[in-house]
Amino acid sequence: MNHSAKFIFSVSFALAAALASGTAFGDEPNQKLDPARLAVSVSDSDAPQTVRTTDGRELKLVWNDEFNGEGLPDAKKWTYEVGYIRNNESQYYTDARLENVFQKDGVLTIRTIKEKYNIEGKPKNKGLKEAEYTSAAIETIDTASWLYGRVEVRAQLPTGKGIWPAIWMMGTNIKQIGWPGCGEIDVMEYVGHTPHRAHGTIHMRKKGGKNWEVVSKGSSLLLDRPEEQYYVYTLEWTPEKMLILVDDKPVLEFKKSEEESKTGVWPFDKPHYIILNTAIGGAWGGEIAEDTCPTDFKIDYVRVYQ
Ligand SMILES: [Ca+2]
Repeated sequence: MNHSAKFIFSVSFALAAALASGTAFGDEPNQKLDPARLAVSVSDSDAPQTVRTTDGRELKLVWNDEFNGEGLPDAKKWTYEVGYIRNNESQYYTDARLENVFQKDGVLTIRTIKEKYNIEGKPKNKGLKEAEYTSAAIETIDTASWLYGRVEVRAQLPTGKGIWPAIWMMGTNIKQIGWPGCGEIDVMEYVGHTPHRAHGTIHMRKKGGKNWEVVSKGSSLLLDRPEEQYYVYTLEWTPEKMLILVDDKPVLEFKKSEEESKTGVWPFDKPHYIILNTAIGGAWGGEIAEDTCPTDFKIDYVRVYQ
Protein backbone atom coordinates (compact mmCIF):
# COMPACT_ATOMS: atom_id res chain seq x y z
CA MET A 1 0.00 0.00 0.00
CA ASN A 2 2.91 2.28 0.62
CA HIS A 3 4.28 3.32 -2.73
CA SER A 4 7.11 5.73 -3.25
CA ALA A 5 8.25 6.84 -6.67
CA LYS A 6 11.60 5.16 -6.08
CA PHE A 7 10.28 1.65 -6.20
CA ILE A 8 7.06 2.00 -8.14
CA PHE A 9 9.02 0.94 -11.20
CA SER A 10 10.09 -2.36 -9.68
CA VAL A 11 6.57 -2.98 -8.45
CA SER A 12 5.15 -2.15 -11.86
CA PHE A 13 7.65 -4.45 -13.49
CA ALA A 14 6.70 -7.30 -11.18
CA LEU A 15 3.05 -6.62 -11.81
CA ALA A 16 3.55 -6.51 -15.56
CA ALA A 17 5.21 -9.90 -15.34
CA ALA A 18 2.33 -11.13 -13.23
CA LEU A 19 -0.17 -9.76 -15.72
CA ALA A 20 1.59 -11.52 -18.56
CA SER A 21 1.50 -14.84 -16.73
CA GLY A 22 -1.79 -14.22 -14.94
CA THR A 23 -4.03 -17.21 -14.70
CA ALA A 24 -7.78 -17.05 -14.92
CA PHE A 25 -9.59 -18.12 -11.79
CA GLY A 26 -11.48 -20.91 -13.50
CA ASP A 27 -15.03 -19.66 -13.39
CA GLU A 28 -16.35 -18.78 -16.82
CA PRO A 29 -17.19 -15.09 -16.87
CA ASN A 30 -20.71 -13.96 -17.59
CA GLN A 31 -22.20 -16.96 -15.90
CA LYS A 32 -24.63 -16.34 -13.07
CA LEU A 33 -23.04 -15.31 -9.81
CA ASP A 34 -22.61 -18.15 -7.33
CA PRO A 35 -25.14 -17.77 -4.47
CA ALA A 36 -22.49 -19.08 -2.05
CA ARG A 37 -20.29 -16.12 -2.98
CA LEU A 38 -23.10 -13.67 -2.24
CA ALA A 39 -24.07 -14.98 1.21
CA VAL A 40 -22.43 -13.46 4.30
CA SER A 41 -21.89 -14.54 7.91
CA VAL A 42 -24.43 -12.96 10.24
CA SER A 43 -23.65 -14.82 13.48
CA ASP A 44 -20.46 -14.99 15.53
CA SER A 45 -20.92 -18.76 15.62
CA ASP A 46 -20.44 -18.80 11.85
CA ALA A 47 -16.68 -18.62 12.42
CA PRO A 48 -15.15 -22.11 12.53
CA GLN A 49 -13.06 -22.60 15.68
CA THR A 50 -10.35 -24.40 13.73
CA VAL A 51 -9.09 -24.24 10.18
CA ARG A 52 -6.72 -26.39 8.15
CA THR A 53 -3.93 -24.60 6.30
CA THR A 54 -3.10 -25.44 2.70
CA ASP A 55 -0.16 -27.52 4.01
CA GLY A 56 -2.41 -29.48 6.35
CA ARG A 57 -1.82 -27.90 9.77
CA GLU A 58 -4.78 -27.33 12.07
CA LEU A 59 -4.93 -23.84 13.59
CA LYS A 60 -7.28 -22.37 16.20
CA LEU A 61 -9.33 -19.18 15.95
CA VAL A 62 -7.62 -16.52 18.10
CA TRP A 63 -9.29 -13.29 16.92
CA ASN A 64 -12.17 -12.41 14.64
CA ASP A 65 -14.72 -9.79 13.74
CA GLU A 66 -17.82 -10.99 11.90
CA PHE A 67 -19.14 -7.40 11.80
CA ASN A 68 -22.49 -8.32 13.31
CA GLY A 69 -22.86 -5.03 15.13
CA GLU A 70 -24.65 -1.90 14.00
CA GLY A 71 -22.96 1.38 13.17
CA LEU A 72 -19.27 2.07 13.66
CA PRO A 73 -16.85 -0.86 13.92
CA ASP A 74 -16.08 -2.21 17.40
CA ALA A 75 -13.81 0.35 19.11
CA LYS A 76 -12.20 -2.44 21.14
CA LYS A 77 -10.86 -3.88 17.89
CA TRP A 78 -10.44 -1.01 15.43
CA THR A 79 -8.99 2.49 15.44
CA TYR A 80 -8.68 5.03 12.64
CA GLU A 81 -6.03 6.52 10.46
CA VAL A 82 -7.10 10.15 10.11
CA GLY A 83 -6.15 12.62 7.41
CA TYR A 84 -4.09 12.51 4.24
CA ILE A 85 -1.76 9.63 5.11
CA ARG A 86 0.36 8.42 2.16
CA ASN A 87 1.04 8.05 -1.56
CA ASN A 88 -0.34 11.49 -2.44
CA GLU A 89 -3.84 10.01 -2.42
CA SER A 90 -6.93 12.17 -2.90
CA GLN A 91 -9.07 10.99 0.01
CA TYR A 92 -9.20 12.43 3.50
CA TYR A 93 -9.57 9.54 5.96
CA THR A 94 -12.24 10.56 8.44
CA ASP A 95 -12.30 9.80 12.16
CA ALA A 96 -15.07 7.38 13.18
CA ARG A 97 -17.55 8.87 10.71
CA LEU A 98 -20.57 6.68 9.92
CA GLU A 99 -20.85 7.98 6.38
CA ASN A 100 -17.48 6.41 5.59
CA VAL A 101 -17.50 3.23 7.70
CA PHE A 102 -20.37 1.24 9.19
CA GLN A 103 -21.62 -2.22 10.06
CA LYS A 104 -24.98 -3.46 8.85
CA ASP A 105 -26.48 -6.92 8.26
CA GLY A 106 -23.23 -8.73 9.07
CA VAL A 107 -21.07 -6.63 6.75
CA LEU A 108 -18.60 -3.80 7.32
CA THR A 109 -18.73 -1.19 4.57
CA ILE A 110 -15.93 1.28 3.84
CA ARG A 111 -17.50 3.94 1.60
CA THR A 112 -15.70 6.52 -0.50
CA ILE A 113 -17.62 9.73 -1.13
CA LYS A 114 -16.96 12.67 -3.43
CA GLU A 115 -18.08 15.63 -1.36
CA LYS A 116 -16.99 18.96 0.04
CA TYR A 117 -15.91 17.97 3.54
CA ASN A 118 -14.67 20.52 6.03
CA ILE A 119 -11.21 19.62 7.33
CA GLU A 120 -10.18 23.02 8.62
CA GLY A 121 -8.14 22.50 11.79
CA LYS A 122 -8.42 18.71 11.51
CA PRO A 123 -5.41 16.35 11.69
CA LYS A 124 -3.10 15.90 8.68
CA ASN A 125 -5.15 18.19 6.46
CA LYS A 126 -2.23 19.46 4.31
CA GLY A 127 -3.30 22.93 5.33
CA LEU A 128 -6.53 22.59 3.35
CA LYS A 129 -9.96 23.75 4.42
CA GLU A 130 -11.96 21.30 2.38
CA ALA A 131 -11.47 17.72 1.22
CA GLU A 132 -12.75 16.63 -2.17
CA TYR A 133 -13.03 12.95 -1.30
CA THR A 134 -13.58 11.10 1.99
CA SER A 135 -12.99 7.48 2.92
CA ALA A 136 -11.94 5.38 5.92
CA ALA A 137 -8.88 3.39 6.98
CA ILE A 138 -9.26 1.21 10.07
CA GLU A 139 -6.49 -0.70 11.80
CA THR A 140 -5.68 -2.89 14.78
CA ILE A 141 -2.32 -1.28 15.59
CA ASP A 142 -3.39 -0.33 19.12
CA THR A 143 -5.61 -3.33 19.83
CA ALA A 144 -4.20 -6.51 18.31
CA SER A 145 -1.27 -7.91 16.37
CA TRP A 146 -0.08 -11.37 15.44
CA LEU A 147 3.08 -13.27 14.67
CA TYR A 148 2.47 -16.15 12.24
CA GLY A 149 -0.82 -17.90 11.56
CA ARG A 150 -3.56 -17.66 8.98
CA VAL A 151 -5.44 -14.41 8.33
CA GLU A 152 -8.69 -14.60 6.36
CA VAL A 153 -10.58 -11.54 5.14
CA ARG A 154 -13.74 -12.19 3.12
CA ALA A 155 -14.59 -9.20 0.99
CA GLN A 156 -16.33 -7.77 -2.06
CA LEU A 157 -14.30 -5.05 -3.73
CA PRO A 158 -15.20 -1.49 -4.73
CA THR A 159 -14.48 -0.52 -8.32
CA GLY A 160 -14.19 2.46 -10.66
CA LYS A 161 -11.30 4.36 -12.14
CA GLY A 162 -9.06 5.72 -9.39
CA ILE A 163 -10.18 3.31 -6.66
CA TRP A 164 -7.55 1.42 -4.64
CA PRO A 165 -8.86 -0.79 -1.78
CA ALA A 166 -6.47 -2.81 0.36
CA ILE A 167 -6.27 -5.53 3.01
CA TRP A 168 -2.78 -5.35 4.46
CA MET A 169 -0.47 -5.64 7.45
CA MET A 170 2.56 -3.84 8.82
CA GLY A 171 4.92 -4.51 11.71
CA THR A 172 3.85 -2.95 15.00
CA ASN A 173 7.42 -1.67 15.33
CA ILE A 174 6.60 0.91 12.63
CA LYS A 175 6.37 3.48 15.45
CA GLN A 176 10.01 2.80 16.38
CA ILE A 177 11.75 2.00 13.10
CA GLY A 178 9.39 3.37 10.46
CA TRP A 179 8.40 2.01 7.07
CA PRO A 180 9.58 -0.08 5.22
CA GLY A 181 11.85 -1.47 7.93
CA CYS A 182 8.73 -2.68 9.75
CA GLY A 183 7.75 -4.86 6.77
CA GLU A 184 4.52 -4.75 4.81
CA ILE A 185 2.30 -7.63 3.73
CA ASP A 186 -0.29 -6.62 1.13
CA VAL A 187 -2.74 -9.51 1.28
CA MET A 188 -5.02 -7.87 -1.27
CA GLU A 189 -4.73 -4.74 -3.34
CA TYR A 190 -6.97 -3.83 -6.26
CA VAL A 191 -6.91 -0.91 -8.64
CA GLY A 192 -9.94 0.23 -10.60
CA HIS A 193 -7.97 0.93 -13.76
CA THR A 194 -7.18 -2.83 -14.03
CA PRO A 195 -10.38 -4.50 -12.82
CA HIS A 196 -11.04 -8.08 -11.67
CA ARG A 197 -7.48 -8.64 -10.44
CA ALA A 198 -6.29 -9.21 -6.86
CA HIS A 199 -2.66 -8.32 -6.17
CA GLY A 200 -0.54 -9.74 -3.37
CA THR A 201 2.75 -7.98 -2.57
CA ILE A 202 5.46 -7.97 0.10
CA HIS A 203 7.62 -4.92 0.83
CA MET A 204 10.67 -4.67 3.05
CA ARG A 205 13.72 -2.51 3.41
CA LYS A 206 16.71 -3.15 1.20
CA LYS A 207 19.84 -4.25 3.06
CA GLY A 208 21.54 -1.13 4.38
CA GLY A 209 18.90 0.90 2.58
CA LYS A 210 17.34 4.17 3.52
CA ASN A 211 13.65 4.51 4.20
CA TRP A 212 12.69 4.67 0.56
CA GLU A 213 14.92 1.80 -0.58
CA VAL A 214 12.46 -1.01 -0.73
CA VAL A 215 12.52 -4.60 -1.89
CA SER A 216 9.14 -5.55 -3.33
CA LYS A 217 7.75 -8.74 -4.76
CA GLY A 218 4.23 -9.03 -6.09
CA SER A 219 1.94 -11.15 -8.18
CA SER A 220 -1.74 -11.21 -9.01
CA LEU A 221 -4.71 -13.40 -9.81
CA LEU A 222 -7.57 -12.67 -12.19
CA LEU A 223 -10.92 -13.27 -10.48
CA ASP A 224 -14.48 -13.66 -11.71
CA ARG A 225 -16.18 -10.40 -10.76
CA PRO A 226 -14.68 -9.78 -7.30
CA GLU A 227 -16.56 -6.46 -7.42
CA GLU A 228 -19.88 -8.32 -7.30
CA GLN A 229 -19.23 -11.30 -5.06
CA TYR A 230 -17.16 -12.30 -2.04
CA TYR A 231 -13.79 -13.99 -2.04
CA VAL A 232 -11.58 -14.94 0.92
CA TYR A 233 -8.26 -13.09 0.77
CA THR A 234 -5.83 -15.05 2.91
CA LEU A 235 -2.33 -14.94 4.33
CA GLU A 236 -0.62 -18.07 5.60
CA TRP A 237 2.46 -17.01 7.55
CA THR A 238 5.10 -19.26 9.12
CA PRO A 239 8.71 -18.63 10.19
CA GLU A 240 9.77 -19.99 6.79
CA LYS A 241 7.45 -18.16 4.38
CA MET A 242 4.39 -16.14 3.60
CA LEU A 243 1.76 -17.44 1.21
CA ILE A 244 -0.94 -15.11 -0.12
CA LEU A 245 -4.07 -16.86 -1.38
CA VAL A 246 -7.52 -16.13 -2.76
CA ASP A 247 -10.02 -18.85 -1.86
CA ASP A 248 -6.93 -20.98 -1.16
CA LYS A 249 -5.53 -20.48 -4.67
CA PRO A 250 -1.95 -19.16 -4.52
CA VAL A 251 -1.19 -15.59 -5.55
CA LEU A 252 2.30 -15.09 -4.10
CA GLU A 253 4.82 -17.16 -2.20
CA PHE A 254 7.58 -15.29 -0.34
CA LYS A 255 10.21 -17.55 1.20
CA LYS A 256 12.68 -16.46 3.85
CA SER A 257 15.31 -18.81 2.41
CA GLU A 258 15.15 -17.01 -0.95
CA GLU A 259 14.55 -13.41 0.07
CA GLU A 260 16.60 -12.90 3.22
CA SER A 261 19.80 -13.78 1.38
CA LYS A 262 19.09 -11.07 -1.23
CA THR A 263 18.17 -8.35 1.22
CA GLY A 264 19.95 -9.25 4.46
CA VAL A 265 16.80 -8.39 6.40
CA TRP A 266 13.68 -10.25 7.43
CA PRO A 267 11.11 -8.11 9.25
CA PHE A 268 8.51 -10.89 9.22
CA ASP A 269 9.54 -12.46 12.52
CA LYS A 270 7.73 -9.76 14.49
CA PRO A 271 4.03 -9.08 15.13
CA HIS A 272 2.03 -7.32 12.42
CA TYR A 273 -1.34 -5.57 12.60
CA ILE A 274 -4.19 -5.38 10.08
CA ILE A 275 -5.32 -2.36 8.04
CA LEU A 276 -8.45 -2.15 5.90
CA ASN A 277 -8.98 0.89 3.68
CA THR A 278 -10.06 2.28 0.35
CA ALA A 279 -7.78 4.87 -1.21
CA ILE A 280 -8.62 7.02 -4.23
CA GLY A 281 -6.07 8.23 -6.75
CA GLY A 282 -2.48 8.55 -5.62
CA ALA A 283 0.60 6.68 -6.76
CA TRP A 284 -1.18 3.56 -7.98
CA GLY A 285 -4.89 4.46 -8.00
CA GLY A 286 -4.18 7.02 -10.72
CA GLU A 287 -6.70 9.23 -12.43
CA ILE A 288 -10.15 9.35 -10.83
CA ALA A 289 -13.22 9.21 -13.04
CA GLU A 290 -16.00 11.71 -12.38
CA ASP A 291 -18.48 8.90 -11.66
CA THR A 292 -16.27 6.61 -9.56
CA CYS A 293 -17.67 7.62 -6.17
CA PRO A 294 -19.49 6.58 -4.13
CA THR A 295 -17.96 3.11 -3.83
CA ASP A 296 -18.47 0.38 -1.22
CA PHE A 297 -15.76 -1.99 0.01
CA LYS A 298 -17.74 -4.74 1.79
CA ILE A 299 -16.06 -6.94 4.35
CA ASP A 300 -17.89 -9.99 5.67
CA TYR A 301 -15.32 -10.96 8.29
CA VAL A 302 -11.73 -10.88 9.48
CA ARG A 303 -10.52 -14.12 11.12
CA VAL A 304 -7.09 -14.90 12.53
CA TYR A 305 -6.04 -18.50 13.27
CA GLN A 306 -2.86 -19.60 15.01
CA1 LIG B 1 -20.17 -11.09 8.57
